[in-house]
Amino acid sequence: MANYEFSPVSEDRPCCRLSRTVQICLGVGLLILITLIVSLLFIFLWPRSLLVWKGKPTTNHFPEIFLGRCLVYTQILRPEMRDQDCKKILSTFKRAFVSKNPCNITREDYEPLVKLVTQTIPCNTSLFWSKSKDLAHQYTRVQGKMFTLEDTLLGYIADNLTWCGDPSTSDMNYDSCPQWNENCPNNSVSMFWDVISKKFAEAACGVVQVMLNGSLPEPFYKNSIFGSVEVYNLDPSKVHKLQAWVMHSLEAGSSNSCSGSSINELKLIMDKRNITFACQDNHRPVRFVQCVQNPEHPSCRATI
Ligand code: 2NF
Repeated sequence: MANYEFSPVSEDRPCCRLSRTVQICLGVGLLILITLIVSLLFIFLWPRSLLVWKGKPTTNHFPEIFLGRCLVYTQILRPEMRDQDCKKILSTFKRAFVSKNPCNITREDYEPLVKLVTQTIPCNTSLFWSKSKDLAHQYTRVQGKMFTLEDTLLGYIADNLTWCGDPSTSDMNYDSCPQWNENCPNNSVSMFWDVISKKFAEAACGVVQVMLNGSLPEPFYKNSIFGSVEVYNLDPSKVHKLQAWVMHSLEAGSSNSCSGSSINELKLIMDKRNITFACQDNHRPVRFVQCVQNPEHPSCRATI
């Protein structure tokens, strides 16, 4: 009898002891899981503090613009480059600066990119420019055979864009980027233009042109990229002559900058580098482009 009465309890006990153990295990397991989830959420969702800069942030929709421009260039404008892999160019480009302090970018960071994208520019077709960007681009667009840096694939893709990374994220910084004069000379944008300007100059051959701005007191400015990078990377064994076109605004009337001290400074550098130098004020074909925008101007009637 006694056995009978106690048997349900004695049958329950092992069951209850087991379930308590399981409960404890489950409790501890749950606690560990919650701690893990909270830590992961903390790591991935906690707003990270990006470095703050004074300049414009990475251009909105940067990857899409990059890929779009790359495809337009390689598939439509220069189909001879249709085999270039734009997605690979984008990932190689980003690897140069993402997850890094944007003030510590080196030439070497962009080396894989310039090795990946090779483009041959025919001799006698390179056009450098300084403080004359719009006119130089309008001219090459109409002329059709000459190349500014922005008429090459990498220059075309990056022109007028801003980009930088941040050590705390593998994304680009869409909040702010260093200004190129923010005591941060080795920033992601400046270093890029420095590297590709140098390559563009090294590759130039035959007679090369530079369009300078004659409306400025110093049409040749030795601290510009043209004056500090491109001029010194022309290869005297390939470049026979540097021809400067000093363009004045239509309003300036007839002026002669070629005989001024600024251009003479450029001539002396070229003499030292054994590259023949020639200079022309208001090169007529470029003047025509200026006149298209202002056909009624008296100096346009006179030149045509
Ligand atoms: O944005 C570009 N397309 C660009 C930028 C820098 C250099 C093009 N370049 C190449 C071009 F192909 C030209 O041959 O260098 C040559 C022109 O550079 P420059 O310094 O002789 O001429 P500027 O008219 O003074 O400057 C050109 C552009 O570069 C910017 C400036 O705001 C202007 O839009 N710029 C100037 N210095 C720097 C710098 N250190 C700069 N951008 C970044 N870092």
